[in-house]
Amino acid sequence: MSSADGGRVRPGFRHGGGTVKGFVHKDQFPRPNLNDSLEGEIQAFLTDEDQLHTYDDLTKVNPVTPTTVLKCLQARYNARVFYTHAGCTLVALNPFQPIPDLYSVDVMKEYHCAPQPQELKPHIFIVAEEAYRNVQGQLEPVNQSLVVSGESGAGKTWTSRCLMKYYATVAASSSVVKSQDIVGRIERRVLDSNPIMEAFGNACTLRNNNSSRFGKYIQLQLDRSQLLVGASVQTYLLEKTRVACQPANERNFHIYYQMIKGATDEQRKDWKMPCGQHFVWLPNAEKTVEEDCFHETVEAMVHLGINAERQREIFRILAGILQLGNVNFSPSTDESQPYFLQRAAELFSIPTEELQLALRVRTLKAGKQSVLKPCSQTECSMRRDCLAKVIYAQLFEWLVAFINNSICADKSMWCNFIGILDVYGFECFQLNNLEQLCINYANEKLQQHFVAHYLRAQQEEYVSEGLQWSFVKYQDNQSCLDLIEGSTVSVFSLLNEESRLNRASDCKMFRVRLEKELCDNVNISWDKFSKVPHFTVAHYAGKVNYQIQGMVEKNKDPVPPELNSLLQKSDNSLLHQIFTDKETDNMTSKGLSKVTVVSKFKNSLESLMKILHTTTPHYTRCIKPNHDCKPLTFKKEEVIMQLEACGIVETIHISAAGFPIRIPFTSFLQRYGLIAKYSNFQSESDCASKYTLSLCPFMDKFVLTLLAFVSQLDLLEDQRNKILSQCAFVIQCCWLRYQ
Ligand code: AOV
Ligand code: MG
Repeated sequence: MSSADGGRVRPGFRHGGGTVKGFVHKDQFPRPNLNDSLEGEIQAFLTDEDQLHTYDDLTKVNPVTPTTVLKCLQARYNARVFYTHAGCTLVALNPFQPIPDLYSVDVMKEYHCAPQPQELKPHIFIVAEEAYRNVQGQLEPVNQSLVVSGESGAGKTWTSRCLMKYYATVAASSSVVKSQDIVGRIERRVLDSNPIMEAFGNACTLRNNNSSRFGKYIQLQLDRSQLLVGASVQTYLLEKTRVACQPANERNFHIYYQMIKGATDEQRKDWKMPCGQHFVWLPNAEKTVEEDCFHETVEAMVHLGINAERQREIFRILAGILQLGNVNFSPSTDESQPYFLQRAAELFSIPTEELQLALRVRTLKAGKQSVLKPCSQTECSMRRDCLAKVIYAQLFEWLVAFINNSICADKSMWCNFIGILDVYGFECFQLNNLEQLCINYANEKLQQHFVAHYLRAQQEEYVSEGLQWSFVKYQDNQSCLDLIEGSTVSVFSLLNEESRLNRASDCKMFRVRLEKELCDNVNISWDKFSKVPHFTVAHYAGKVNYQIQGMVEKNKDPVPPELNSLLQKSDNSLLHQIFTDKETDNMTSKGLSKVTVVSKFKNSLESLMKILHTTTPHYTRCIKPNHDCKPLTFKKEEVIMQLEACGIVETIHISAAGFPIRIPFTSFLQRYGLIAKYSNFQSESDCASKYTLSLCPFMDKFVLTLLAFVSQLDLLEDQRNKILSQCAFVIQCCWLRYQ
C-alpha cells in the first residue's frame, strides 16, 4: 500500500479565488498498483490496518465505503489524531478532553508560516490558513466563510473559538503596531465577545454541558494588509424559553450559575440573592461545569467597555428574573408571593403594585374604552414567564449590539472578511418542541448549502468541463426543506396561518390541518395512536418527533402590551432603554407580533444564506464520537450515523473519483516530460501543449479552475511505464492552472 502522505492540493483550495499562492503540490502521490484487482485493494486495505491512522485524507482510502472510512477514522482516533481531510471538508473528531499543545501559539505559527500548510498534519489551522490566504484571491479579494457543522456536542463552538484565536494571533494588528494597551487591542476584544455571548447564550443540556442556545455568524474584518481590524456578530434565534422553563435535567443559561457561584457577599446583597435561597428557575445548580466562570465573564465585559454601573444594571435585571421565577400564583402559596414579587419589582426598579397589576390583570380595549379583566391562574403564570423571556431576550440583544459597537470597525477600515458560522447542532430528544424544529431547520439549511455548493455544483462543473463523469448520487434534503418552509403548504405555512387566526383550539386545528394537507408528503408521518400528539420529520440527520402541543402559541410569541409599557417606566436605565428602543409597531392590539417566530427565523436564515453564497465556503464537519461525551471513546454506530447524515462518503467520492491527485503543471512536466524525449513529441513543452490543446476550449472559461483529464493521464502513465519498463501505475490526476 502506498504512503498515505500525499501532499496533494485539496479541492477546497481553489474555490472562488482560484488557487492559493503558496499552496502547490509536492510531487508525491499515492500510486495504487494497476495489477491489483478491486478485491486486492480491499484486501490490501484490510490487511494494512496498521497504517490506517496515517491516512491524512479520506480520499486516499481505497475503496471508499462507509466501513473503510469509519475504520480509518477510528484508527486515527485511537492514535490520538483528531483531524482528517475528506476532500473539500475537514472532519474533526471530538476528543472530549484537552489535548496539550494542539492549539498553542507555536502550532498556529507553524501552520501560518509554512509555505505549504496542507503538507502538515490535518488541523483546523489548515482550514483557517487556507481561508486566510484565499481572502487575497488571485484576481480580486474573496470573502471567506468557515462553516462548522455537526450535531449537538460535536465540537462546533470549540472549533469556532480555535478559529477566532488563530486569526487573533496570526492577523493581529498589534503584531505590527506595538500597542501597550493590551485591553484596548481589537483582537483581544473580539475574543472577549465569546465568553460573554456563551455565558448568556449557552447552557448545560442533556447533549452538551456547554450547548449553544443561539446561532452566530461572526465576520472578522480584515484590512488591505490582511490584519484583523474588527468584527461583527450576527446572532440567530436565542432559545429564550429556557429562562423560564428548563427541560428535565438541564440547566438555565450559564450566567445565572456564574452569578450564584461567583458573586461577592456585597453583590449577593445587592442582587437579593442570599446564600441558600432556592430558585425555581435554577435547577441543577449543584452541577458544576467548566463554563461556570463568573470572573471571566466580568473581565470580558470590562474589556469590551461595559462599565461597573452598566454591569450592576445587567445583574440586577437578571436577578429580578430569578425572583420572578419564585412568584407563584396558586392561592395556597399566596403569602410568599408578595415577597418575591416585591423583590423582583425592586430589582427591575418598577413599582410593585404595577408589576402585580400587569401580571394579574389584562386590559381589554373596547373602542376608546379600556376594560380590566383579572387573569386566571394559568394566564398569570404565562404572563410571568413571558415577562422573564422578553426581558432576557432583549437583554441578550442589547449585549450583542453593544459587542458589535465595541468591536466593529468603520467600513472604511476594512475590505474583506472571514465569516465563522457556529449554530446550534442537530437535536433529537424524546419530545421536541418548536425550538428543536427551528434548530434542526437551521441545520437542514446548512446541509442544503453544502449540497448545493459542493455535491451538486462540483459535479455539474465536472460535466461542463467536458469530463466523463458518472453522477454520484447524494441525499438531497430539498424535499425536507420544502416540507418545513415551503411557501405553499408546509409546516411553517400552516403554523403561521393558525397563529394568525388565533383561535382557541389552535393546536387541535394545526394537527388536523397537518395531517390533512401534508398527508402525501413522504418526509412527514404520524403515530395516530400516540398519547402525545406529534408529527415526525425525516431530517437528513434522522427522524425527529415534534410535539404539537404549545407550538402555535410559541410561534405567536405574544407579549402583553401592559408588560412593555411597564418596563418602559423602569428606573433601571438599561431596562428603560431596551424597552423604549424596542420597536413596538409590529405588535397587534392583542400583543401578538405580526411577524411570527418561524417567519422571523426563516428570514434571518435566508439573509445568512445570501451572505454565505457570496463567499468561498470551507466546511468542517465535527463528529461526536460518543453520546456520553466520554474522553477518547469511539462508538462506531454513533459515528457512522453522523457520517452518513452529512454525506461524507459521497463527498469523498466526488472529491476523489474525479480528482484523486492534483498536480501543478511543473510537477506534471517533471513526471511526464521524459515521454517527450522518447516519443514523437519534440520537447517537454510540446508534450504539454499537445495535451493542453485538447483542453483549450475550456481554458478561457475555466482559467481559474483545475483541469481534469483522467483518460489522458492514463495514457500518459502507460507510455511512461512502457518507457520505464516498470510495473504499471494508474494515475488519475488533474492539473493546476498553468503558471
Ligand atoms: P457544539 O457547539 O458542537 O454543540 P462544543 O463545541 O460545545 O459542541 O463541544 C462540546 C464539548 O466537547 C466542549 O465543551 C469540550 O469539552 C469538548 N470539545 C470539543 N472539541 C474539542 C477539542 N478539539 N478538544 C478538546 N475538547 C473538545 V451545541 O452548541 O450543543 O450544537 O448546541
Ligand atoms: Mg455550540
